Amino acid sequence: MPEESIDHIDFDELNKKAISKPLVTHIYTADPSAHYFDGKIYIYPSHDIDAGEAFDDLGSHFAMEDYHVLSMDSIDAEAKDNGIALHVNDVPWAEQQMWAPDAAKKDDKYYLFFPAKGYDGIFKIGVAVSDSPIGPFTPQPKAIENSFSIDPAVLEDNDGNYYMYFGGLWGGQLQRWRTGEYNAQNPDSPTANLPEDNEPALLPFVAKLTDDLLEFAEKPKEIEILDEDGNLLLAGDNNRRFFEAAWMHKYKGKYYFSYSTGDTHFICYAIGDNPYGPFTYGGRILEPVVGWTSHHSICQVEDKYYLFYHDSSLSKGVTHLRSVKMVEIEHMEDGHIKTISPYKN
Ligand code: FUB
Repeated sequence: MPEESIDHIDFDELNKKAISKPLVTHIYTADPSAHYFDGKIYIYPSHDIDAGEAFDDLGSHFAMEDYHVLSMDSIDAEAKDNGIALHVNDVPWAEQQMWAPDAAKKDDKYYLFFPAKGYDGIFKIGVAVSDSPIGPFTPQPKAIENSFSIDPAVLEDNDGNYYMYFGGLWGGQLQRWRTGEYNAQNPDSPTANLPEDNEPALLPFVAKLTDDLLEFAEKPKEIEILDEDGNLLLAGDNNRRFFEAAWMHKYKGKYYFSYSTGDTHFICYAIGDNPYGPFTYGGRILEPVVGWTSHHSICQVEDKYYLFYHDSSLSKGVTHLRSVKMVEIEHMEDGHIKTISPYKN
């Protein structure tokens, strides 16, 4: 929801209408990546702070420094904050902006994947490893080779392969990588290098991970998001095109790629038959929340699916002080997902 509209919000009323409550209220958390590991729910969120940075369209005010892992013994249990799992000061290659992370489990190890800006101001994606799902995580000395941009989301497929989906526009820098090299021109412009409205929209990327989950096993490939006629969504189709917040879940053998539309604030999804796509636009999962960003994950717990998302209701609309929430979602008979409104009318 755009910043300018929050002046009119009565937050007491809004909180009464909210379909769910923040999972924790003693810290601000956002961009929740939820997983069901070993019979418990683990949530890997961003840890929002107010670092005093000015607001801008590059997201400089999202100046996060560390990650805390939340855990829930069951879907009805209270969420527990397990403290600092990784701090930027412990990551040799990263200088600032620990944005939306994800995690994966392989054998007895847990892997935290995270984007951060290096000392050159360029976002890369790193990985850190732990024996425990709550950390602490030990980072690799360097970022993943050939990684770029933000918002990693890792799918463990049924055949044992792991795939990372990633990318984000504006401050997430995806538009700076159109030639395969980082374009440093117009450093303060979030929109320089974007396609024209009548050109195909920029696409997110996917790369299979190596067996040790520490590197890409292949050059990242774009994944196509198509409309109902089989055409790529256009850059000017702001209500449907990919912006950031990639996520992948599977349902009845189909691959559901979900994402945020950024400046129009929807969480949408597209359906495909394999991890590389193409994916056909399927609709909206979540209508806009309070706060500019919308970012989510979908986690299967036994036979139910839950949407983890965030809003800025606890901070009364401060866009970079968000709170993680959760609600059950429904896949309908035809495979589509029922759209959720975060606040009742
Ligand atoms: O939390 C920082 C950034 O805001 C994330 O990386 C984006 O997806 C958006 O939620």
